[in-house]
Amino acid sequence: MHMLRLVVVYGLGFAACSTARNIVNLQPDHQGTRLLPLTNANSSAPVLVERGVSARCGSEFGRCAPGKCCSTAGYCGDTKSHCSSPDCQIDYGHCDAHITPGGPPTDKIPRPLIGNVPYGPRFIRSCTVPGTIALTFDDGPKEYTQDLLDLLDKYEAKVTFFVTGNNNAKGEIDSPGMPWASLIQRMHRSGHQVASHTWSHQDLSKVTQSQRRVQLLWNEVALRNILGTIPTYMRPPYSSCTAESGCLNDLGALGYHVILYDIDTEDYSHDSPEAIQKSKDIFDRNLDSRIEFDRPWLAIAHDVHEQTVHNLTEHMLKKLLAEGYRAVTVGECLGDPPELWYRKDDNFDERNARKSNRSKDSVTKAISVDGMCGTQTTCLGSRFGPCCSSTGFCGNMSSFCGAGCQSDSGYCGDNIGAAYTGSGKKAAKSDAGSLLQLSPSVAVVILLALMVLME
Ligand SMILES: *[C@@H]1O[C@H](CO)[C@@H](O)[C@H](O)[C@H]1NC(C)=O
Ligand SMILES: *[C@@H]1O[C@H](CO)[C@@H](O)[C@H](O)[C@H]1NC(C)=O
Ligand SMILES: *[C@@H]1O[C@H](CO)[C@@H](O)[C@H](O)[C@H]1NC(C)=O
Ligand SMILES: CC(=O)N[C@H]1CO[C@H](CO)[C@@H](O)[C@@H]1O
Repeated sequence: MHMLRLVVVYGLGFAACSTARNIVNLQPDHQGTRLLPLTNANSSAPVLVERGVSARCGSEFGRCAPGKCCSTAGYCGDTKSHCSSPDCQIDYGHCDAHITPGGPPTDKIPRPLIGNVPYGPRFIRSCTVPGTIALTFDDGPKEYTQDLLDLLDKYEAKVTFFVTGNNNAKGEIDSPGMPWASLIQRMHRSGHQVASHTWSHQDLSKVTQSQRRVQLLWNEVALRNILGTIPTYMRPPYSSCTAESGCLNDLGALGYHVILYDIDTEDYSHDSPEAIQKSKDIFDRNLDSRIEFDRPWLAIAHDVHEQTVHNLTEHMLKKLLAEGYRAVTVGECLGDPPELWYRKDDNFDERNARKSNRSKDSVTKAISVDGMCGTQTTCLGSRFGPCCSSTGFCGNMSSFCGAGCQSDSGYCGDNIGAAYTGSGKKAAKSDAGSLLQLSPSVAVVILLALMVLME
């Protein structure tokens, strides 16, 4: 019970990152990943029109037609906002989460529990090696990750990336032609630690055992395609992994160290130039509060946020260096030798790997930061849209993605505009749907109330 409460408390701070709403449902009996208060739909969102056009889905309505995705708000559709994980409801339709990585399964890889660092069902929230700080970055890689790697190189700092396989509509991390695989290779080459944050960021306490295993195993397949090895470290999405759900035992059986944190920068809720100071203050306050000068720390942040990469991280690096700390990986801050951070699959034939353009000599194109694309830069992962037009500009409309589109500098194909913008009526509907979602602060209040009840 103690363990459950601890995990729930951690989930509290963390949940706002992607979606505060889904942690509201803590009933142990339900199977679905998202149960929203759909009964309030009519009253609280009058803009939800055209009910006949787009079918409802979810616990009350059931599954969408084959190939259609069930959005968080409970509508079937096939736009990015319907299908993007983790928000897409995996039990009620298709989702990005269901797209498998290429390559043979990893479940037969032997998983001896060696070394001195505990594996699940125990979990870890603090480092042990004095004078170290492990900065960790969840949910990437994404468009800012490259800048983060540059910054870390500048400071010669080592960190840990808890990478997600296919979340926020970024596509699978091992997709050929996407920049994610080469970013992950660069992390590894630069001495950072690559760990798992699951395939599609589902809440592991709320899915079935087989769904939970898939969340770990598929990310392994993709990471093996990229690095040739699979990680032994992971962090549960939303830091949610209760003993009661079987999650902690399952992660132990898969040979994972379950990593939480003891500084939550809350960067996910302060991603603006005006607000990010709050995260800096949290980090500083924790360091300043220490009693022993070399007390180690394990901090969580997210490389998917602009301010985290372009503002907060440099502040943390300067602060920790000024305080005499070293920025190291989670494995190092726990005194675990690097060879135990990964497992090798001795039976794996490289020729079966999905070819994710992972050779060392393949040049990584920079992600466009100014909207231009060409020989040096790609639009994939840029904020201007994924397609590189014949004239060398990134965009998401058919004039960029259609005739003349440069496929070696971005995505080319039909319908990407619709997929990206959610085009027209469907977009309006899913935006309206988001009105139904609880704000992070409401969710926190509800959770606090729940926790008081649990006392
Ligand atoms: C919502 O509207 C539908 C049809 O318009 C109706 O059948 C349903 O009972 C309504 N639900 C609520 C909670 O008002
Ligand atoms: C970085 O954060 C500070 C607040 O800590 C803010 O004043 C500044 O504008 C931010 N810089 C950028 C480039 O966003
Ligand atoms: C797609 O293009 C439209 C119009 O230029 C823009 O408003 C929208 O933000 C773009 N979306 C993305 C994801 O680039
Ligand atoms: C499978 C794949 O995407 N291969 C590509 C790897 O990169 C080279 C050069 O950039 C392309 O020509 C291949 O098509």
